Amino acid sequence: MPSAEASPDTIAAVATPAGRGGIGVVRVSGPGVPQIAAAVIGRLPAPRSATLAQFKDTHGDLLDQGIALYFPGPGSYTGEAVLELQGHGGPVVMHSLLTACLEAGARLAEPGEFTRRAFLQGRLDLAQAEAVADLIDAASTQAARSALRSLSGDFSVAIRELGAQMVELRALLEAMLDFPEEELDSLPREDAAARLGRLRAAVETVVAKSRVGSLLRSGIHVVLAGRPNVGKSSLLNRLAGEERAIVTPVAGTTRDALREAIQIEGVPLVLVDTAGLRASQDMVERLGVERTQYELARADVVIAVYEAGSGEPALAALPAAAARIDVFNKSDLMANFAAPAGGVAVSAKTGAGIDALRRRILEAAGWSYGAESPFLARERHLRALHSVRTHVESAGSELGRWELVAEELRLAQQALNTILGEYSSDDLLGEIFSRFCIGK
Ligand SMILES: Nc1nc2c(ncn2[C@@H]2O[C@H](COP(=O)(O)OP(=O)(O)OP(=O)(O)O)[C@@H](O)[C@H]2O)c(=O)[nH]1
Ligand SMILES: [Mg+2]
Repeated sequence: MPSAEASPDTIAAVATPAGRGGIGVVRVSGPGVPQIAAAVIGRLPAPRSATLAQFKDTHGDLLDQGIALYFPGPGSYTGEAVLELQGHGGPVVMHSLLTACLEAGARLAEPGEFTRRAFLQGRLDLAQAEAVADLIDAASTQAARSALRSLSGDFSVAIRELGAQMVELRALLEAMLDFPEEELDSLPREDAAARLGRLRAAVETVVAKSRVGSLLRSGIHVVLAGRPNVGKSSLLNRLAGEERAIVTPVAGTTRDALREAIQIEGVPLVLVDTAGLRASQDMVERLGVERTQYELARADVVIAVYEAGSGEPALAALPAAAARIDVFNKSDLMANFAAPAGGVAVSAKTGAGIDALRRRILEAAGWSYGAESPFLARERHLRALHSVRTHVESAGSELGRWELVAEELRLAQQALNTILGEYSSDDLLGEIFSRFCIGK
């Protein structure tokens, strides 16, 4: 468990964004709060009640008038005494209010230091602390919703449940190891094997939900590819709802990869329009085609675009790792056109079939409608979970050699513990919290 740091100093920062606003907040946390409150507003306000106060500097000069809020520890955000001064949100007012707090004994907070203290005081586990930053940074409604769920502990609960299963299984194995093989009846062995099977399934579920959730953070890369003039740029414009890419009847219009961030049902996607694939003598176009290959190699989803009814062969050399959707564009030019099995008929011109395409994109990205909600996992969580999975799989292949199974499970548990920040190093904490904004 994280241990509380010995008598920390008192920190202060402007908690609202820089610039002008109706209200700006200076936040102070630490044992010096009563003294700072006395210096700046003349008294410590009653706990948890909005108190109108005059904010003064150390010479007694009036800086602003606003609301003071006092949250005693350990029930506050950081677990320490917290003072919030809500003044008028101008840069000069905020700066002078912050300076007054610093002169009264606080020091300037580092990025993420309030949340780091909340973690060190055991108010949040590490995954929840990360969710605070993810919620602030969320670029889509789905990402915000998932971050909020992590903040309320859904992800942590799933991780703890895996941990509990591991502990039980390890205890069973330890008991088995104390008996020589021939004295042991087959029941505990079968029980251990069955439990290991359940553990593997549970790990898979968490990995799958986290993988989908990690797409929410990074955005899903969807690459439009196809021969020149099939309508890739027109499709990008249609999906983006804006005329972003140049469209002309000339084959070879698009020379460079063009990215456009869009959302489908609140899921963030990066759409990439590319140069049409063909062998060209033109140097610029050739470079464009190279870039298309580069984008294709990094795609989560490839939309292979064809012209409806042209009967052209399937695009070759598409990456195997990416999900693929075959799209037949310009369906408006062919009466009663039906796409071949598995394909989607669309018209970038009329918008026909575009909603179906949107649904297919989400499906292909692994986003299932109405299914259980994903966890907004970070790269760090995914790495740890993959390590957990590797050790659990190895344990599964050592059935019968119980001391090896026990050792693999010990390693799996170690990897799992890093997610919630149990036994994590100062380096890791520094790395995580330094990416927060100041005042959080
Ligand atoms: N009738 C019809 N015309 C379309 C449709 N989509 C695109 N076009 C036309 O097809 C031509 C080529 O469209 P683009 O979007 O530039 O095609 P592209 O695949 O990006 O072409 P390159 O950038 O050259 O590879 C333009 O004249 C478009 O107006 C469609 O759904 N129906
Ligand atoms: Mg184009």
